[in-house]
Amino acid sequence: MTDGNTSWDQGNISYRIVDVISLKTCDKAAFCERYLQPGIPCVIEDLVTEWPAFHKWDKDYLKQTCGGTRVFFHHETEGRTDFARPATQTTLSDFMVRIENGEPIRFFSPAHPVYDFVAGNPIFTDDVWPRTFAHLLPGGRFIGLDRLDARFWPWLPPFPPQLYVANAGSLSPGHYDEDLSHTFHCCFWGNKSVKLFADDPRSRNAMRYLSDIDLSQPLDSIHLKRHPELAGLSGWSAWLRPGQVLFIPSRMWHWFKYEELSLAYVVRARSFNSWRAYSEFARGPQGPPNTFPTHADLWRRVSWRERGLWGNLLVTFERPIILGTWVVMKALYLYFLESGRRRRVVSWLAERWGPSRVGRKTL
Ligand SMILES: O=C(O)CCC(=O)C(=O)O
Ligand SMILES: [Fe+2]
Repeated sequence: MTDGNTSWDQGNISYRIVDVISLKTCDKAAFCERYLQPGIPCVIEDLVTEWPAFHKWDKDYLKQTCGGTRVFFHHETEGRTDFARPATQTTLSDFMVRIENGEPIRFFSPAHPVYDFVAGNPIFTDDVWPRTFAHLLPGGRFIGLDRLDARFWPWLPPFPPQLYVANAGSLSPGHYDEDLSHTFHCCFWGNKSVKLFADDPRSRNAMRYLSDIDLSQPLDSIHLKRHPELAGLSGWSAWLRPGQVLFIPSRMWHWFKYEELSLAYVVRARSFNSWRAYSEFARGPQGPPNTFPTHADLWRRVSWRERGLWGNLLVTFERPIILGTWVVMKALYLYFLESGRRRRVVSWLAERWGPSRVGRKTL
């Protein structure tokens, strides 16, 4: 420990303890000023403890209310999701029994109707009050949608609400959420620990390198030899208990470790209200041209009747749809890149020859 009990060094990385706040003493203005705008994580103590889900969603209730629902789950090897093994489909009841028996499996969803039982089951919308988060978020709409409105995913963030369930020892690889949203990670069962780092282009390579490393343990010196820039990294550390919500600001890298069998309900909020920021999302790894192929594969697993109009269109015209979307996204990107370039050229000319001459030249 270097600073009482609020920060310490762990294998050359220094961590600050995430603030634990209460909504009784932190209103929206204070939350935005202290956490959301500067991009600082915090744990919110009294946000979901009033939700019916927090009291009702034990294993028996889930088995009783939607035990027959088909779910896909992933297999894990040494705490990591084994993507070489295809996801397995079973009932929610069977998944619950397996996970209670300590099987190394995990559930998380790619926000697709074939896979995602959360959107389709009344308890996952009736027992939760995600609108509570609207009281903490800055206002503003984008094409008429508020920040929590996930109806237009995967065209527009946020990524819809999700469940994460895994057994003790499970590790989620370090990443930041590519939909660029602010994330409210609501822990309902079991303790989790998490390490967080602000995104910084200078340390992005180091973050990617660390992605599969268990940061709950001190960093082995071999990693520091390979990447000397890892020495002196500074981040945050939190221990999340049931009933607490971790606020992860947009573009914050996070490494979760399941200290116990845990279930979390995650609500995301769009972090932007502008076309410029949209174009950044759209050409990123979770932009529509990259998400559509995964969705098309999932739609192919079900009959044409279950697919609906969009699913059938995507399966039948996958390539033209992806190409068309890619062209639109590229055009948006070039428009903003060009307007950025235009501004840079104008300010360069202004510096050289003064504003009045530049004004004559560019008008
Ligand atoms: O809990 C997990 O396994 C990962 C959660 C996560 O990445 C998130 O909430 O964005
Ligand atoms: Fe995440």
